[in-house]
Amino acid sequence: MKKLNIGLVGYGFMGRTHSNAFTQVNNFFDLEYRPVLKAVCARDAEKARAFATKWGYESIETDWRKLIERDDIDVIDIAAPNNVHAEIAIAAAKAGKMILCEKPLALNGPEAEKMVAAVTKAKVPNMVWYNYRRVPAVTLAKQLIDEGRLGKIFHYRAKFLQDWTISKDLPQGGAGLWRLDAKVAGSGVTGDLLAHCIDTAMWLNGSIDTVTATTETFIKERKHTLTGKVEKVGIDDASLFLARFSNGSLATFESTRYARGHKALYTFEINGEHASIFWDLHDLHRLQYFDHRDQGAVRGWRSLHITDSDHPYMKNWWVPGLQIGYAETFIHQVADFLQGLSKGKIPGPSFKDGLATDYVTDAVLKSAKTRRWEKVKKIK
Ligand code: SOE
Repeated sequence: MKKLNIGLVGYGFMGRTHSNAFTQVNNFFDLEYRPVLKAVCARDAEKARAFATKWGYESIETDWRKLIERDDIDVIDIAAPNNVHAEIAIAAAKAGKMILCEKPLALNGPEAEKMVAAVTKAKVPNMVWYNYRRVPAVTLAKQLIDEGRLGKIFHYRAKFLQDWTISKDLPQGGAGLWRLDAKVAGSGVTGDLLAHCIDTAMWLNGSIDTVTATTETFIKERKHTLTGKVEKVGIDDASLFLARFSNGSLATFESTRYARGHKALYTFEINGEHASIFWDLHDLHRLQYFDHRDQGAVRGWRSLHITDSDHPYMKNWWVPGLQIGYAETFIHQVADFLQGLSKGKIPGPSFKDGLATDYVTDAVLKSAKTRRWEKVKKIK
């Protein structure tokens, strides 16, 4: 088996999901490559060492530049906050490393363009961790759409609702809370949550042409963990937009961290000429499907339990009827990346796909300011 040496940057929530995927993937998928946890990089040596011990990384670095310089690293995996994605990825590409990067690809489109240029020039395999594409039910939705079962698509409706920032006492900035600091995150729910919805939507339903949006920051000032001072909040707490897809369908997208009672309620519904699909992250192993062509007396919404071996990815798991969950989406992404390496064709989401999503979030944030419909920039 060929070894693929991983150098991880960042050790937070995403560092854990990725590390888990690297360690599990060969137990469930037959692959030519085996990821090796070579090094984890974080500024704080003690924390990096603790993470390395826990997850089985062979070594640590405290400067990502050193990690990139190392000859024994094949893949740079970026699980650090959004504001450092571009610098690390561009340097990694120059050094000829393969790159896996957390979402959103960059703080904005222009920054993401530079990342795409760097990986294109260096011809290095690249992927963005938009993991929800690889929930088996979501992958099945893609298959059903591509088979033409829905027919012409009229509507796309997506939501991503959370409630963890409602308290005004929650500070901004620092470990775990950098998502509330606009300088580090780039934006609020638009880049963090809607980016997921947009990536899935464009994968399932094609590109988005125009958007009109409104955003709100409900809590205007929060104490900053790093400065200790009360500072203006620059992120959007809620973001809603209407969109027109290139295929003529209409869409609504809504995201907030102020929907009391909802923790990570990512849902989408797609309505086509013949059939409709509904999916809900809180019930991720089910796909709701309605087909108008069913015989009248038995026509209705079917709740498909996505656990059979003929469902995407499921033959690699347990026996029919037994479910998998969130962590496995990352394992699927690593499996597909490694299979892509063997075949010489890496599947998406590529850096270009990540850029396409950043173009949409840029247009959303612009429209929220101009209060007009804005065109989404297209990839050249
Ligand atoms: C934010 O709370 C968050 O962790 C996002 O950053 C992730 O991308 C999303 O999958 C779950 O919610």
